Amino acid sequence: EIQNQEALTANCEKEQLHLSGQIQNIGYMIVADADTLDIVAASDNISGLTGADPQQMLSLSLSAMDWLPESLLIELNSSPGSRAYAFNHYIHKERMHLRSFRAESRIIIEVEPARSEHSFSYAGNNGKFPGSSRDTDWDETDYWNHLLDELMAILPFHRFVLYRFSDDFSGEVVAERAEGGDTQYLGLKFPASDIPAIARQMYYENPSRLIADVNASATDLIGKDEETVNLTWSELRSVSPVHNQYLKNMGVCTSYSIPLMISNRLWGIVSCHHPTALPLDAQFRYEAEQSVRRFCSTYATYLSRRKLAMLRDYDDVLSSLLAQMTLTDDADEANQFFVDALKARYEASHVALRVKDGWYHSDQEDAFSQDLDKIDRKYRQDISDYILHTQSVRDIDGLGDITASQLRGLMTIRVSFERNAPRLYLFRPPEAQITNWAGNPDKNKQAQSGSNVLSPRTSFEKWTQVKGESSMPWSTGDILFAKKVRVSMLNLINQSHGNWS
Ligand code: BLA
Repeated sequence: EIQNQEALTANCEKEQLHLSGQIQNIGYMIVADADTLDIVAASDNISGLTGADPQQMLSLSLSAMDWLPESLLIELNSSPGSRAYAFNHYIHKERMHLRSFRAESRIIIEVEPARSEHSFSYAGNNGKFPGSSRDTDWDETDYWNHLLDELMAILPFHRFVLYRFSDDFSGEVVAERAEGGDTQYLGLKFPASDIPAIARQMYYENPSRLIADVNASATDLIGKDEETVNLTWSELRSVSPVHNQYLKNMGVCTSYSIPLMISNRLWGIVSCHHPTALPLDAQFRYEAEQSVRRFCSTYATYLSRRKLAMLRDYDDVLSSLLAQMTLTDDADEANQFFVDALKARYEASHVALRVKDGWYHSDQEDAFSQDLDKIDRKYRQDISDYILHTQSVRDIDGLGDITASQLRGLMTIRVSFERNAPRLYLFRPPEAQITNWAGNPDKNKQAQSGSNVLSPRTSFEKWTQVKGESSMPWSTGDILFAKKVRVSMLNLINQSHGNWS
């Protein structure tokens, strides 16, 4: 318990998950020197597998383990994290799943008893993911729900959630399936601190993570380098006490999560919950990983197809806009048309365009022309990027006193960093933004006996937060479109319409 408290107060982002020196008690571990094969550490429970206690193991060599298939002795020159598997291998008449991996100068053997009555043939659903055909009319939720349905058919969990990361690594449950339709988290947001960077990083190294039983005690590694054995690639690695408490607070006893890697990026995770202990057989995990892999490749294709369609659409919108501008010989009229069209596209509260010596505005600007001047002076000096955006100009250094409510969110596009080059200001009004969190995220900051270190919150009930000071965010699509607008502006300089050159 004391150890638990201490661990809770340790800073989440600093917890060295891979150096826990412990494994979950659902299996056994042997650590050997990859060069000499001398055993240098073993899990405290090792006699259950080998009959020898950890101390005795330390005087032995891996080559004395006559039950160990040769295929698990990973080559010394193979890369860190290389793995080998032997499913359904009999050791002293017991069916076991074996795995080995290289971690620096160590070779690590993990053994788990088989827990399913049958052995898999990996036949599973090896067919194509239904949404992979080009002419499907599936939208993103169809893909997500299908993945959860497929996993539900393989894995005996009570609940499945699909969790999508935002750019700031907070996340949202965008799909959920539960036995009896008892959905609980769909549409709720979770703060980034629920899955610290170190834990997210682990997903780049491992295709899934099983937390077998939050009530089980961990098993120590015994040996000379137990504190430094790198357990990054271990499927048995013990559970962070903070996260263990988090799961208990959620009423979860077994948690199994699978990363959704899209274009080499951690896009989201599937998290499976069970209220009682469900020590998932390693073959089930393998099967689920395959299913997720198929989903990821199909979904990545869907996303790029969608992006391509969006970009084509943007091109169409802009070329018809430019075509419209050519219909008039009056430069002012053409520029006014440009400004008004962008106002509509961006649902902006105001659009201002500077071309040569003139300003074009979408709306009557007398009431806030001084504010506009101030913003223009500020942004003309900012040469950090051609396109800049904020949800609140008041957050920008020196613009804290801008009061006009038409001028809250801002995206600025400029053609070049030349002082008088054409520039465009798109504004959005402040708007109430409602976020439904799974519990008040500030409760993560509960002071533990006076310190302000993070600990998991105790409630995951929907907690609604309303923010009214900022504009709606500028979406990825808004920014992509802005890049194309900039190209159009460059073209306008080279053409006669609007008198830009
Ligand atoms: C790990 N946190 C995790 C994991 C998930 C979550 C999925 C991976 C391990 C697992 O599969 O259980 C979070 N799980 C979620 C979320 C949902 C879910 C958001 O089902 C949504 C439905 N956690 C905290 C705080 C800290 C913290 C405050 O809330 C730190 C101060 C830490 N989370 C934390 C740590 C891990 C973790 C350290 C790694 C656990 C491990 O691998 O041992």
